Amino acid sequence: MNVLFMAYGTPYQRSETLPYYTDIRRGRPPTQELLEELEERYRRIGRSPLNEITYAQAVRLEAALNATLPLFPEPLAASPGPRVQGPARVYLGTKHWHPFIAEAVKAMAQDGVKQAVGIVAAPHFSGRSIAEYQEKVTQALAELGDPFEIRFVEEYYDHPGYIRAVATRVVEQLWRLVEPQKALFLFTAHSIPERAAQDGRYPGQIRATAALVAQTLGLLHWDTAWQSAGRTPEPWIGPDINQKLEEAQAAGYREVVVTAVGFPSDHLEVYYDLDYEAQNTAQKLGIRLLRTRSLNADADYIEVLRDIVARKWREFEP
Ligand code: FEC
Repeated sequence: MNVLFMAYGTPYQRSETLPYYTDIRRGRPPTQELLEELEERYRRIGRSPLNEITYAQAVRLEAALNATLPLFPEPLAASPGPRVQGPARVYLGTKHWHPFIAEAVKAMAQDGVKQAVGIVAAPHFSGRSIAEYQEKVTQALAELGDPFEIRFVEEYYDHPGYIRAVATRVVEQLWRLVEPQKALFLFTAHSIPERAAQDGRYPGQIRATAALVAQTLGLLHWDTAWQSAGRTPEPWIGPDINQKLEEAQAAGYREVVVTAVGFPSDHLEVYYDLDYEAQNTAQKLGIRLLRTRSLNADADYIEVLRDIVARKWREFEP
């Protein structure tokens, strides 16, 4: 079993911010002002842990797949090496930095992979997320003469294990509320340009995840909001989390729990946009803002990934 596990990627060091940002902008370098603004956001949070978390997710997914697959083809070594060599192999490729998706695809081809499952650490489908990951894989494969077949997992926003994992973390914040019945629960995801959201698939999936979590926990007051809209002139989908907090205050809410359902991992958009920016907004408004813990490389999220990948792999079976 071969898996191409993909995530967004982040620079490892400050000097890489410019080429990283240029890659996000499809090869157009940002203005000095935009670059400085992004550098300031990284400075404010210290650094993004996204690469480390993504690596841990890939390693644990491989271990989880190997632990449930029957029969190791080779005798196990007394001490596992850097990777436990089982029948499942997870390759890691990131969208905007090293190891790029194309680098992972090349490594897979060199290893003689003939079939693989592709999955992204993002549960909701959009033309500006999963579709772009798929395009990068397809292009990398075409450049190598299509050495292997890949089947993509497009979405898992309603997977029962994923809903349970998110709900578990919301409960932890529920316990901290002074008046849980009067609190507002906001579920956020990365905004995308309105043009890319016209078919309703992405906003619909975010809403569905939020509704399933709210239903699981019997939440009385909940809604969705958007975060991290890009610095481009075109309109992005809203309302933004900061605007939503103002509306919440006007409606009389004094405690708000925010859950970033669009992102499984901690990174810049969680630490800056929620923990710094939204937290500042909340404080100015006199709102107590709590954020739920991310899924990261925790066992329950890895089990969701394992289940989805294993099901997809079965599609290759005659
Ligand atoms: O921790 C880090 O350093 C990286 C955090 C990070 C994640 C992430 C996820 C998503 N994005 C999505 C859409 C867009 C679109 C544009 C865009 C731009 C940026 C910029 C940074 C950035 N994104 Fe991101 N995104 C993260 C970081 N993103 C930095 C550039 C500066 C800025 O605008 O803030 C606009 C591109 C353009 O200019 O054309 C669109 C979506 C996701 C969630 C799915 C996924 O993870 O792939 C959708 C993490």
